[in-house]
Amino acid sequence: LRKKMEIKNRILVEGAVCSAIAVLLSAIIPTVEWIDLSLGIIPIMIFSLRRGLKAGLISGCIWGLLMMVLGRASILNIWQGILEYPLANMAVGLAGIFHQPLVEQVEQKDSKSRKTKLLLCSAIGLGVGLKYFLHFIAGIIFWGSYVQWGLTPVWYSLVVNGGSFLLNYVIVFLIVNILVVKIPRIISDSDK
Ligand code: 218
Repeated sequence: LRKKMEIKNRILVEGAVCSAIAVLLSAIIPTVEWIDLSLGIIPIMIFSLRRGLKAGLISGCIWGLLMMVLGRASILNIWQGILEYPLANMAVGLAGIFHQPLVEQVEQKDSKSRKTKLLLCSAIGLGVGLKYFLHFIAGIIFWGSYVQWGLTPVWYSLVVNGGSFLLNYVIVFLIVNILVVKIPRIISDSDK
């Protein structure tokens, strides 16, 4: 029981640290025109893969809430705010469903294998994909008056959020892949 409590506390501390790093990373990146580079995804992704679905969802949600509370969010109204911060960032934690198979791969000292890369691709595709799908929906509903280039709101949202998805997908994959190969302990440490 004591051991169980210790692990729970450790997960809690790791989650708090990852959410804090996510806020910091998201705060230092200047907002570039319409493309959204969201480096805060990286610590939340690592934490989700390390600790699983529930931990990932909660830490992503906290990251989004912190962005709102700290005034680092673009908020048009309360529903758009909730959809694009706590909910969209919580979606990143869905990557945590790949926790179990990824831990098994890494513990077999197989962090460079094709299967590991495939698991990382899938986890990041799911988490980042759902986040930007929610931004795409929010774009249609809430950002219609910001449309540019003579596009309809749906096409504008698809271009903007589809572009952001691709950018974030590539960058998050490259960085998480390097971290997992160089520091496999980041996914699973021996004294668990
Ligand atoms: C078309 C359009 N423009 C802007 C937004 C707002 N948006 C997009 C992506 C990510 C985020 C959160 C910041 O990381 C926001 C607020 C949109 N959804 N659609």
